[in-house]
Amino acid sequence: MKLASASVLATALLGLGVLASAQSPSPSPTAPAAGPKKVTRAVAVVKPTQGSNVEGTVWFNAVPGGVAVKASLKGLAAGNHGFHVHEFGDCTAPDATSAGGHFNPKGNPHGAPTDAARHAGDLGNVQASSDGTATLEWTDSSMKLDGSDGVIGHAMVVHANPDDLKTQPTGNAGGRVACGVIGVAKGE
Ligand SMILES: [Cu+2]
Ligand SMILES: [Zn+2]
Repeated sequence: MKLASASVLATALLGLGVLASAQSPSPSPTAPAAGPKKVTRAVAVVKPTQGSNVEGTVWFNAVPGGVAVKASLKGLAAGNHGFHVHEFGDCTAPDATSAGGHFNPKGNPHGAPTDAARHAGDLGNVQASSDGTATLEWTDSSMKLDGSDGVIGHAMVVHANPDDLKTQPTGNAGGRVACGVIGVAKGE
């Protein structure tokens, strides 16, 4: 009985193998080498820090010109709020200080998202309206998703105050009102 079921299994596996080889097209010379799928999309769900009500979602989509960042937040005080990728994907501290400073793999000064030399994580400000919501759409020409200078695995942080885009190394944006780790998302 054992032998019989083993041979049935073997036959079934053989059948699958034949099927698979029949269905897979022969590789063309221009086909990319097989390997891990390229990451094309990432996401951070940002959660309130202690005493805050700020929450939202930030998407990162690889596009021909770089990475398109699309944020949707709520629970903010009206006005500008510093908005950065921070070094550590660690939002465990109640005030999110565990996320460290701005993500800065190239050792640049703090700056505006449009500055040539700036922290990779410098995304400037999100502007909240009187109802506390804010959206941001920004295509970052130098942002990477994965790799050693990619944003995946780091943290998206929203601040209490505006980033003045010049004070070193923080932009003087005050405390952290929301934090979320940036993770790999399914491609569109
Ligand atoms: Cu920050
Ligand atoms: Zn910075």
